[in-house]
Amino acid sequence: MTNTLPWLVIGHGAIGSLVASRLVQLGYPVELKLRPEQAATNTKQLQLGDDSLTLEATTELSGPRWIFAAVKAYQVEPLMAELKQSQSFQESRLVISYNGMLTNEAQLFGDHDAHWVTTHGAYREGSQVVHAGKGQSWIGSQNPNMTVATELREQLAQALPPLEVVTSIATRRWLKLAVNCLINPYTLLHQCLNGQLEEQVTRQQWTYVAQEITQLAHHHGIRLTTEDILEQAGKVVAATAKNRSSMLQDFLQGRTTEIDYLNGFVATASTEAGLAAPHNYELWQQVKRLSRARDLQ
Ligand code: KPL
Repeated sequence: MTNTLPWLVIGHGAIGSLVASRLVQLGYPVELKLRPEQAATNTKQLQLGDDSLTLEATTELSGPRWIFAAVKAYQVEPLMAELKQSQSFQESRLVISYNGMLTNEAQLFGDHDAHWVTTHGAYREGSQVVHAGKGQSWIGSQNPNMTVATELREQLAQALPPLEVVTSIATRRWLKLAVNCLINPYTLLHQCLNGQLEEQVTRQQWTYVAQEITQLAHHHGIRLTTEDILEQAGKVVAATAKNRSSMLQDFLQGRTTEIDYLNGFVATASTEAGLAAPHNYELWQQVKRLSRARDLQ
């Protein structure tokens, strides 16, 4: 009996396309999930470096799969509803990755579902997938008492190394949330590259935002310090100085931003916990106002 399953990759933005392409290069069976309106074809062509790759495409989960989903935060709830309708989901294993957090994650995910956090940078230009920045990734189950299947994490680690298995993926996710809360909204408000933030945002402004996240993280039993957050955000800015943040890209391309799941999440979850988060609330509202002025949500 084999301990491996074919992969279903959901979300063919930069990271989903990169992981799918690497798995195909390694010879593992991979299907790419397309939306029904995209399903005029049953293959999709991607280019990674000099390699031209043909990926099988499908619109549904049609058997047990290892599912790798790299999606926008606002796609998480509809995706989970759709997956849970399929009989095959029970026998599948899900690895999911998205920016930010949702207030109802405990209801959305099961014990076997795993989160993947990454600092790899990638972008797509048409069918060309560019692995722009080599980073690292962490994987861990939603429930810290569950382990991620060995073969699954080995294949993912081969595809995009290095991959560290952690018992508390929640701590990694909170740190990533904090970094995105410090970088993304400001790059949109000042329409600047990550590396230009230092000219636009004071250390004091960042500290206020970070302190509110630390306070909320502690309320959720996560050990994180404001210093950790500031240090990590500084490192990410330096490492991604020439990047346009995903929020600025979303805004410029007329897509909904993930602000509700970043500073919006911090503001909402703080209120629910009886904590004050005025700086995150203000950033959330400023981005919402700009988005509304552009007819985005
Ligand atoms: O994750 C990112 C994003 O843009 O969403 C960072 C790390 C800030 C890089 O741009």
